[in-house]
Amino acid sequence: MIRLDQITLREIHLPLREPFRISSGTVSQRRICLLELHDASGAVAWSECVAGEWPNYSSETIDTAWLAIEAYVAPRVLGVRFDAPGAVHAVLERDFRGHQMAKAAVEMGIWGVAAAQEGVPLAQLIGGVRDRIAVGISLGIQPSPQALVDRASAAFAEGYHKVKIKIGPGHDIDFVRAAREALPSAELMADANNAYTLADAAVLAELDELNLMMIEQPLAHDDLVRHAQLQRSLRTALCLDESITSLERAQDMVTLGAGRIINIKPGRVGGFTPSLAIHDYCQQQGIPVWCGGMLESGIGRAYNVALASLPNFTLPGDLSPSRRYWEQDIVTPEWTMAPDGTMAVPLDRPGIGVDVDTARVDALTVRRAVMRLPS
Ligand code: OSB
Ligand code: MG
Repeated sequence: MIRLDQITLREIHLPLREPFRISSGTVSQRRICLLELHDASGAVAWSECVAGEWPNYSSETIDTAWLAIEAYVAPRVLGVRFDAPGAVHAVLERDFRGHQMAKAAVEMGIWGVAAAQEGVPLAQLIGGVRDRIAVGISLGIQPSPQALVDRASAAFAEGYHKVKIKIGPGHDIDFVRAAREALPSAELMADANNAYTLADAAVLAELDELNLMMIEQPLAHDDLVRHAQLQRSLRTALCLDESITSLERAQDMVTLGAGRIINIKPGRVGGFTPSLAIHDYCQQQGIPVWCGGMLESGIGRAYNVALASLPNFTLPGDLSPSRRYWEQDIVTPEWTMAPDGTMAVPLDRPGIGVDVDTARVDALTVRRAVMRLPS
Protein backbone atom coordinates (compact mmCIF):
# COMPACT_ATOMS: atom_id res chain seq x y z
CA MET A 1 0.00 0.00 0.00
CA ILE A 2 1.28 3.43 -0.93
CA ARG A 3 0.34 6.74 0.59
CA LEU A 4 2.66 9.66 -0.17
CA ASP A 5 2.96 12.37 2.46
CA GLN A 6 5.54 14.60 0.79
CA ILE A 7 6.96 15.42 -2.64
CA THR A 8 9.92 17.76 -3.03
CA LEU A 9 10.55 19.31 -6.43
CA ARG A 10 13.96 20.63 -7.39
CA GLU A 11 15.47 22.21 -10.47
CA ILE A 12 19.16 21.59 -10.98
CA HIS A 13 21.42 22.85 -13.76
CA LEU A 14 23.85 20.36 -15.22
CA PRO A 15 26.10 21.23 -18.19
CA LEU A 16 26.41 18.59 -20.92
CA ARG A 17 29.99 17.62 -21.80
CA GLU A 18 29.18 18.65 -25.35
CA PRO A 19 26.19 20.44 -26.92
CA PHE A 20 23.51 18.13 -28.33
CA ARG A 21 21.98 19.30 -31.59
CA ILE A 22 18.77 17.91 -33.12
CA SER A 23 16.79 19.23 -36.09
CA SER A 24 14.77 21.60 -33.91
CA GLY A 25 17.42 23.02 -31.59
CA THR A 26 20.59 22.64 -29.52
CA VAL A 27 20.99 22.09 -25.80
CA SER A 28 24.26 22.75 -23.93
CA GLN A 29 23.08 22.67 -20.35
CA ARG A 30 20.18 20.68 -18.98
CA ARG A 31 17.69 22.24 -16.62
CA ILE A 32 16.59 19.07 -14.84
CA CYS A 33 13.55 18.68 -12.63
CA LEU A 34 14.03 16.12 -9.84
CA LEU A 35 11.45 14.75 -7.44
CA GLU A 36 11.91 13.20 -4.02
CA LEU A 37 8.85 11.24 -2.95
CA HIS A 38 8.18 10.22 0.66
CA ASP A 39 5.74 7.53 1.63
CA ALA A 40 4.00 7.38 5.00
CA SER A 41 5.76 4.02 5.58
CA GLY A 42 9.13 5.79 5.45
CA ALA A 43 10.04 4.57 1.95
CA VAL A 44 11.67 7.24 -0.24
CA ALA A 45 12.49 7.41 -3.95
CA TRP A 46 13.87 9.98 -6.37
CA SER A 47 12.56 10.43 -9.89
CA GLU A 48 13.14 12.80 -12.81
CA CYS A 49 10.87 14.77 -15.13
CA VAL A 50 12.24 14.57 -18.68
CA ALA A 51 10.67 17.78 -20.02
CA GLY A 52 13.22 20.01 -21.73
CA GLU A 53 13.78 23.73 -21.55
CA TRP A 54 11.95 24.52 -24.82
CA PRO A 55 8.74 23.08 -26.32
CA ASN A 56 10.55 21.81 -29.44
CA TYR A 57 10.30 18.07 -28.69
CA SER A 58 6.90 18.11 -26.99
CA SER A 59 4.59 20.90 -25.85
CA GLU A 60 5.79 20.36 -22.28
CA THR A 61 8.76 22.15 -20.77
CA ILE A 62 10.34 22.04 -17.34
CA ASP A 63 8.34 25.16 -16.48
CA THR A 64 4.97 23.77 -17.56
CA ALA A 65 5.77 20.48 -15.83
CA TRP A 66 6.73 22.25 -12.61
CA LEU A 67 3.39 24.05 -12.60
CA ALA A 68 1.45 20.92 -13.55
CA ILE A 69 3.06 18.82 -10.82
CA GLU A 70 2.48 21.48 -8.15
CA ALA A 71 -1.04 22.45 -9.18
CA TYR A 72 -2.58 19.26 -10.56
CA VAL A 73 -0.52 16.08 -10.21
CA ALA A 74 0.73 16.20 -6.61
CA PRO A 75 -2.69 17.11 -5.16
CA ARG A 76 -4.12 13.96 -6.82
CA VAL A 77 -1.71 11.59 -5.15
CA LEU A 78 -0.66 13.13 -1.82
CA GLY A 79 -2.45 11.34 1.00
CA VAL A 80 -4.26 8.99 -1.40
CA ARG A 81 -4.05 5.25 -0.72
CA PHE A 82 -2.96 3.15 -3.69
CA ASP A 83 -2.99 -0.65 -3.42
CA ALA A 84 -0.23 -0.81 -6.04
CA PRO A 85 1.73 1.60 -8.26
CA GLY A 86 -0.20 0.33 -11.28
CA ALA A 87 -3.29 2.12 -9.95
CA VAL A 88 -1.79 5.61 -10.19
CA HIS A 89 -1.88 6.14 -13.97
CA ALA A 90 -5.68 5.86 -14.22
CA VAL A 91 -6.10 8.39 -11.42
CA LEU A 92 -3.84 10.83 -13.28
CA GLU A 93 -5.71 10.39 -16.58
CA ARG A 94 -9.25 10.89 -15.32
CA ASP A 95 -10.51 14.28 -16.58
CA PHE A 96 -6.90 15.48 -16.82
CA ARG A 97 -5.59 16.00 -20.36
CA GLY A 98 -1.99 16.01 -21.45
CA HIS A 99 1.02 16.81 -19.24
CA GLN A 100 2.36 13.27 -19.75
CA MET A 101 5.89 14.15 -18.63
CA ALA A 102 4.65 15.81 -15.44
CA LYS A 103 2.41 12.83 -14.71
CA ALA A 104 5.18 10.35 -15.53
CA ALA A 105 7.64 11.93 -13.11
CA VAL A 106 5.25 11.29 -10.22
CA GLU A 107 3.91 7.96 -11.49
CA MET A 108 7.41 6.53 -11.99
CA GLY A 109 8.54 7.89 -8.63
CA ILE A 110 5.70 5.92 -7.05
CA TRP A 111 7.01 2.75 -8.76
CA GLY A 112 10.39 3.63 -7.23
CA VAL A 113 8.79 4.07 -3.81
CA ALA A 114 7.03 0.69 -4.18
CA ALA A 115 10.34 -1.02 -5.04
CA ALA A 116 12.01 0.55 -2.00
CA GLN A 117 9.09 -0.36 0.24
CA GLU A 118 8.96 -3.97 -0.96
CA GLY A 119 12.74 -4.29 -0.80
CA VAL A 120 13.07 -5.41 -4.45
CA PRO A 121 14.98 -3.95 -7.41
CA LEU A 122 12.79 -1.77 -9.65
CA ALA A 123 13.54 -3.94 -12.69
CA GLN A 124 12.31 -7.02 -10.83
CA LEU A 125 9.15 -5.23 -9.65
CA ILE A 126 8.11 -4.46 -13.24
CA GLY A 127 8.92 -7.90 -14.64
CA GLY A 128 12.38 -7.35 -16.10
CA VAL A 129 14.13 -10.46 -17.42
CA ARG A 130 17.63 -9.23 -18.33
CA ASP A 131 20.60 -8.56 -16.09
CA ARG A 132 22.47 -6.66 -18.82
CA ILE A 133 21.14 -4.44 -21.59
CA ALA A 134 22.66 -3.51 -24.95
CA VAL A 135 23.65 0.14 -25.20
CA GLY A 136 23.33 2.50 -28.15
CA ILE A 137 24.41 6.10 -28.63
CA SER A 138 22.47 9.00 -30.11
CA LEU A 139 24.84 11.38 -31.91
CA GLY A 140 23.67 14.97 -32.31
CA ILE A 141 24.01 16.69 -35.69
CA GLN A 142 27.74 17.02 -36.37
CA PRO A 143 29.56 19.90 -38.09
CA SER A 144 30.51 17.75 -41.12
CA PRO A 145 30.08 14.25 -42.56
CA GLN A 146 33.70 13.47 -41.64
CA ALA A 147 33.10 14.55 -38.03
CA LEU A 148 30.13 12.17 -37.96
CA VAL A 149 32.22 9.32 -39.40
CA ASP A 150 34.86 9.92 -36.71
CA ARG A 151 32.29 9.97 -33.91
CA ALA A 152 30.42 6.91 -35.17
CA SER A 153 33.63 4.90 -35.68
CA ALA A 154 34.82 5.82 -32.19
CA ALA A 155 31.45 4.78 -30.74
CA PHE A 156 31.61 1.30 -32.31
CA ALA A 157 35.21 0.96 -31.16
CA GLU A 158 34.04 1.71 -27.60
CA GLY A 159 31.53 -1.13 -27.88
CA TYR A 160 28.23 0.62 -28.59
CA HIS A 161 25.72 -1.71 -30.27
CA LYS A 162 23.94 0.95 -32.33
CA VAL A 163 24.62 4.48 -33.55
CA LYS A 164 21.68 6.80 -34.06
CA ILE A 165 22.40 9.73 -36.34
CA LYS A 166 20.39 12.92 -35.89
CA ILE A 167 19.34 14.33 -39.25
CA GLY A 168 17.49 17.31 -40.68
CA PRO A 169 17.36 19.21 -43.99
CA GLY A 170 20.92 20.06 -45.03
CA HIS A 171 22.30 17.45 -42.61
CA ASP A 172 21.01 14.22 -44.02
CA ILE A 173 22.06 12.25 -47.12
CA ASP A 174 25.71 13.34 -47.22
CA PHE A 175 26.08 12.63 -43.51
CA VAL A 176 24.35 9.26 -43.40
CA ARG A 177 25.95 8.09 -46.65
CA ALA A 178 29.42 8.96 -45.36
CA ALA A 179 28.74 6.95 -42.21
CA ARG A 180 27.39 4.00 -44.22
CA GLU A 181 30.39 4.01 -46.60
CA ALA A 182 32.84 4.10 -43.69
CA LEU A 183 30.91 1.46 -41.72
CA PRO A 184 29.32 -0.84 -44.32
CA SER A 185 27.73 -3.36 -41.99
CA ALA A 186 27.28 -1.31 -38.80
CA GLU A 187 23.98 -0.96 -36.95
CA LEU A 188 23.08 2.58 -38.01
CA MET A 189 19.79 4.45 -37.83
CA ALA A 190 18.62 8.03 -38.35
CA ASP A 191 16.32 10.26 -36.28
CA ALA A 192 14.75 13.31 -37.94
CA ASN A 193 12.66 14.65 -35.04
CA ASN A 194 9.83 15.71 -37.40
CA ALA A 195 12.04 17.66 -39.82
CA TYR A 196 10.42 16.40 -43.06
CA THR A 197 7.12 16.35 -44.92
CA LEU A 198 5.89 14.12 -47.73
CA ALA A 199 7.26 16.77 -50.10
CA ASP A 200 10.72 15.49 -49.08
CA ALA A 201 10.01 12.05 -50.56
CA ALA A 202 13.20 12.19 -52.65
CA VAL A 203 15.46 12.60 -49.60
CA LEU A 204 13.62 9.86 -47.74
CA ALA A 205 13.93 7.55 -50.75
CA GLU A 206 17.69 8.12 -50.79
CA LEU A 207 17.91 7.29 -47.09
CA ASP A 208 15.97 4.12 -47.89
CA GLU A 209 18.97 2.92 -49.94
CA LEU A 210 21.41 3.13 -47.00
CA ASN A 211 20.41 -0.06 -45.22
CA LEU A 212 19.43 1.61 -41.95
CA MET A 213 17.94 -0.35 -39.05
CA MET A 214 15.12 2.20 -39.04
CA ILE A 215 14.25 5.85 -39.65
CA GLU A 216 12.84 7.53 -36.55
CA GLN A 217 9.99 10.04 -36.67
CA PRO A 218 10.62 11.71 -40.04
CA LEU A 219 7.24 13.50 -40.16
CA ALA A 220 5.18 15.66 -37.81
CA HIS A 221 4.88 14.69 -34.16
CA ASP A 222 1.15 13.98 -34.32
CA ASP A 223 0.80 12.69 -37.89
CA LEU A 224 0.18 8.94 -38.05
CA VAL A 225 -1.68 9.08 -41.36
CA ARG A 226 1.20 10.51 -43.39
CA HIS A 227 3.70 8.23 -41.65
CA ALA A 228 1.54 5.34 -42.89
CA GLN A 229 1.63 6.73 -46.42
CA LEU A 230 5.42 7.10 -46.20
CA GLN A 231 5.94 3.62 -44.71
CA ARG A 232 4.16 2.09 -47.72
CA SER A 233 6.78 3.67 -50.02
CA LEU A 234 9.87 2.57 -48.01
CA ARG A 235 11.63 -0.73 -47.37
CA THR A 236 13.26 0.66 -44.23
CA ALA A 237 11.19 0.36 -41.05
CA LEU A 238 9.85 3.59 -39.61
CA CYS A 239 10.18 3.93 -35.84
CA LEU A 240 7.85 6.32 -34.07
CA ASP A 241 8.92 8.39 -31.08
CA GLU A 242 7.04 11.72 -30.69
CA SER A 243 3.80 10.26 -32.15
CA ILE A 244 3.43 7.54 -29.52
CA THR A 245 1.93 9.29 -26.51
CA SER A 246 -0.25 6.43 -25.22
CA LEU A 247 -1.16 2.77 -25.71
CA GLU A 248 -3.95 3.89 -28.06
CA ARG A 249 -1.48 5.70 -30.35
CA ALA A 250 0.65 2.53 -30.44
CA GLN A 251 -2.43 0.57 -31.48
CA ASP A 252 -3.22 3.21 -34.12
CA MET A 253 0.32 2.91 -35.49
CA VAL A 254 -0.19 -0.81 -36.01
CA THR A 255 -3.72 -0.44 -37.41
CA LEU A 256 -2.62 2.20 -39.91
CA GLY A 257 0.79 0.69 -40.71
CA ALA A 258 2.42 3.98 -39.69
CA GLY A 259 5.57 2.30 -38.40
CA ARG A 260 7.13 -1.07 -37.54
CA ILE A 261 9.14 -0.22 -34.41
CA ILE A 262 8.44 1.89 -31.32
CA ASN A 263 10.84 3.94 -29.24
CA ILE A 264 9.32 3.88 -25.75
CA LYS A 265 10.17 6.84 -23.53
CA PRO A 266 8.27 6.43 -20.29
CA GLY A 267 8.16 10.19 -19.76
CA ARG A 268 6.43 10.75 -23.10
CA VAL A 269 3.62 8.26 -22.46
CA GLY A 270 2.82 9.22 -18.85
CA GLY A 271 4.87 6.69 -16.91
CA PHE A 272 5.57 3.01 -16.36
CA THR A 273 2.01 1.69 -16.48
CA PRO A 274 1.39 2.87 -20.06
CA SER A 275 4.97 1.86 -20.98
CA LEU A 276 4.30 -1.67 -19.76
CA ALA A 277 1.00 -1.74 -21.66
CA ILE A 278 2.69 -0.58 -24.89
CA HIS A 279 5.47 -3.12 -24.34
CA ASP A 280 3.00 -5.99 -23.90
CA TYR A 281 0.87 -4.91 -26.85
CA CYS A 282 3.90 -4.60 -29.14
CA GLN A 283 5.14 -8.02 -28.02
CA GLN A 284 1.80 -9.57 -29.02
CA GLN A 285 1.90 -7.73 -32.37
CA GLY A 286 5.51 -8.66 -33.21
CA ILE A 287 6.63 -5.02 -32.99
CA PRO A 288 10.13 -4.63 -31.47
CA VAL A 289 10.64 -1.80 -29.00
CA TRP A 290 13.65 0.00 -27.55
CA CYS A 291 14.08 2.55 -24.81
CA GLY A 292 14.68 6.13 -25.92
CA GLY A 293 16.44 8.80 -23.90
CA MET A 294 15.96 12.48 -23.09
CA LEU A 295 19.49 13.29 -21.92
CA GLU A 296 18.53 12.14 -18.42
CA SER A 297 20.65 12.37 -15.32
CA GLY A 298 21.54 9.15 -13.54
CA ILE A 299 18.16 9.23 -11.78
CA GLY A 300 16.02 9.16 -14.94
CA ARG A 301 18.46 6.63 -16.41
CA ALA A 302 17.72 4.21 -13.55
CA TYR A 303 14.08 4.03 -14.65
CA ASN A 304 15.01 3.62 -18.32
CA VAL A 305 17.46 0.81 -17.53
CA ALA A 306 14.81 -1.02 -15.49
CA LEU A 307 12.30 -0.66 -18.34
CA ALA A 308 14.82 -1.85 -20.95
CA SER A 309 15.21 -5.12 -19.01
CA LEU A 310 11.73 -6.23 -20.16
CA PRO A 311 11.62 -9.04 -22.74
CA ASN A 312 10.44 -7.15 -25.86
CA PHE A 313 13.14 -4.47 -25.57
CA THR A 314 15.07 -6.38 -28.21
CA LEU A 315 16.89 -3.43 -29.81
CA PRO A 316 19.68 -1.37 -28.17
CA GLY A 317 18.36 1.75 -26.43
CA ASP A 318 19.56 5.36 -26.25
CA LEU A 319 20.94 4.53 -22.83
CA SER A 320 24.52 5.69 -22.82
CA PRO A 321 26.68 5.66 -19.67
CA SER A 322 26.95 8.72 -17.40
CA ARG A 323 30.21 9.97 -18.85
CA ARG A 324 28.75 10.29 -22.35
CA TYR A 325 26.67 13.16 -20.94
CA TRP A 326 28.22 14.53 -17.75
CA GLU A 327 31.58 15.45 -16.26
CA GLN A 328 30.11 14.00 -13.07
CA ASP A 329 26.68 12.41 -12.63
CA ILE A 330 24.50 13.00 -9.57
CA VAL A 331 24.29 9.31 -8.61
CA THR A 332 26.65 6.69 -7.22
CA PRO A 333 27.71 4.48 -8.69
CA GLU A 334 27.63 6.24 -12.04
CA TRP A 335 26.16 4.34 -15.00
CA THR A 336 28.93 2.55 -16.88
CA MET A 337 29.22 0.51 -20.05
CA ALA A 338 31.33 -2.64 -20.22
CA PRO A 339 33.74 -3.15 -23.16
CA ASP A 340 31.13 -5.44 -24.74
CA GLY A 341 28.73 -2.48 -24.97
CA THR A 342 26.33 -3.61 -22.25
CA MET A 343 25.17 -2.00 -19.04
CA ALA A 344 24.35 -3.94 -15.88
CA VAL A 345 20.80 -3.80 -14.56
CA PRO A 346 21.22 -3.20 -10.82
CA LEU A 347 19.62 -6.33 -9.36
CA ASP A 348 21.67 -6.53 -6.17
CA ARG A 349 19.82 -3.84 -4.24
CA PRO A 350 16.26 -2.64 -3.64
CA GLY A 351 14.76 0.44 -5.26
CA ILE A 352 16.10 2.29 -8.30
CA GLY A 353 19.59 0.83 -7.91
CA VAL A 354 21.70 3.96 -7.43
CA ASP A 355 22.24 6.42 -4.56
CA VAL A 356 21.59 10.09 -5.12
CA ASP A 357 24.50 12.37 -4.22
CA THR A 358 22.28 14.68 -2.19
CA ALA A 359 25.05 17.12 -1.22
CA ARG A 360 25.84 17.63 -4.88
CA VAL A 361 22.16 17.92 -5.80
CA ASP A 362 21.76 20.58 -3.08
CA ALA A 363 24.72 22.49 -4.48
CA LEU A 364 23.26 22.37 -8.02
CA THR A 365 19.70 23.30 -6.98
CA VAL A 366 18.35 26.61 -8.26
CA ARG A 367 14.77 26.26 -7.02
CA ARG A 368 12.85 24.01 -4.73
CA ALA A 369 9.23 23.45 -3.71
CA VAL A 370 7.92 21.17 -0.98
CA MET A 371 4.42 19.75 -1.22
CA ARG A 372 2.97 18.18 1.90
CA LEU A 373 -0.32 16.89 3.13
CA PRO A 374 -2.21 19.60 4.92
CA SER A 375 -1.91 18.58 8.60
O1 OSB B 1 14.40 12.21 -30.35
O2 OSB B 1 15.26 10.67 -29.18
C1 OSB B 1 15.10 11.88 -29.40
C2 OSB B 1 17.18 13.92 -26.91
C3 OSB B 1 16.34 14.98 -26.69
C4 OSB B 1 15.15 15.05 -27.36
C5 OSB B 1 14.79 14.04 -28.27
C6 OSB B 1 15.62 12.96 -28.49
C7 OSB B 1 16.85 12.92 -27.81
C8 OSB B 1 17.84 11.87 -28.00
C9 OSB B 1 18.81 11.67 -26.85
O3 OSB B 1 17.98 11.24 -29.03
C10 OSB B 1 19.08 10.27 -26.52
C11 OSB B 1 19.85 10.17 -25.22
O4 OSB B 1 19.30 10.50 -24.14
O5 OSB B 1 21.00 9.75 -25.27
MG1 MG C 1 13.65 10.53 -31.32
